[in-house]
Amino acid sequence: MNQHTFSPPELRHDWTREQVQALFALPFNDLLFRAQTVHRQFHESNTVQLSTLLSIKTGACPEDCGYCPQSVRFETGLKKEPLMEVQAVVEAAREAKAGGATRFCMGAAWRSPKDRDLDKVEAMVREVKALGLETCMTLGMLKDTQAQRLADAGLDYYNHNLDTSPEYYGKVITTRTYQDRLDTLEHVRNAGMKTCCGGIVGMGEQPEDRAELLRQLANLPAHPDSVPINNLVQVAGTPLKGTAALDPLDFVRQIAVARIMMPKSAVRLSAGRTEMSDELQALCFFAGANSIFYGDKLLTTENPQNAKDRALLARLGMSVQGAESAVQEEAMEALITTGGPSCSASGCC
Ligand code: SAM
Ligand code: DTB
Ligand code: SF4
Repeated sequence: MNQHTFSPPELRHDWTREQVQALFALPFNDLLFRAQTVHRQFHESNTVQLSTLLSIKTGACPEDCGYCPQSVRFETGLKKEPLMEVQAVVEAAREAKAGGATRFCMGAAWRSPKDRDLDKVEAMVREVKALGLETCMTLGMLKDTQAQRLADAGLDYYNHNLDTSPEYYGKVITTRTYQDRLDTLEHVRNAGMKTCCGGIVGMGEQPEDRAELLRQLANLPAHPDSVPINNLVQVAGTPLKGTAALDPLDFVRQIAVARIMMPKSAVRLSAGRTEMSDELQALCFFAGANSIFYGDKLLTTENPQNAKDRALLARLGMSVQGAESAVQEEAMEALITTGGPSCSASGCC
């Protein structure tokens, strides 16, 4: 068989462990070639979607997620903040839009929202949408009725991660089960919202756990619309501080296998970019990442500055999905000044 021809990938939900591990075992070049081939069948090849995050309620979370600076159980020095006022959130969303983001993601350090919190949260969704931005929220576990309220308010995406494999999960989190997460995802799907669901790597898990995370995601009843792949941001005071760093090429493999297994989903190169070189991020885009968090902060930790990201995209000849022309023009200007090549921009072929 010609190893460079692949039949169009179907949307499969029946992956076996052996099949996923076989993808991870491919030689790096073969894996990336295959991921990029799949990518081009379903996505524009040089386009990235930008989401900006805002922490709308910070810290003092009762959960014990071992990676998280916002848990009340760990001394991380984070200042807790109550649920923000709607107008302050709208102001931040306006700034995000002006900076070039097309989606605004609001996160709260809750185990799950209280029904009374949802009135304010619904107003945030309506007002941010009115600015012409897509909306995403991550508020913890949702009951079916809460998911329906958010969907009725117009929320586009709900982010709720599986985080890792079922086998490794108990080493990281004890205050909610894997099944609790699957239940919330079911409520989100049933309410008609798009799902944003992925996980974290670099938490000391085994290669089999990283494969199993992707198998769990791809074997969900519907592939998540968006799949964030986070590299652990190590925060002093959290139990996972000091974990041995993942080989960066294994991070790229995680993106590539996610792209192959969930061909239509947006794969988001998420937390951990501050510690990554331009070259590593470029490999992640080649492996099929087509979405990033954009803005100088994630929820509570650092993210690359906007100007740095624009320069990176310009260096790679990548454009921003759905961005207004002023932002595109600025990116193009940066491209010209840095001289970064792109076939479509230079017309070389
Ligand atoms: N409290 C809600 C929840 O846990 O569902 C929403 C916010 S929580 C911060 C959202 C996700 O951020 C987590 O599921 C985890 O995947 C990711 N995350 C949190 N801390 C992180 C860290 N230090 N490094 C990488 N990803 C992290
Ligand atoms: C996701 O998967 N990653 C984002 C978003 N969903 C909410 C959050 C990353 C948080 C990193 C740690 C922090 O900034 O607090
Ligand atoms: Fe709380 Fe979410 Fe952090 Fe877990 S990840 S401690 S639930 S804010």
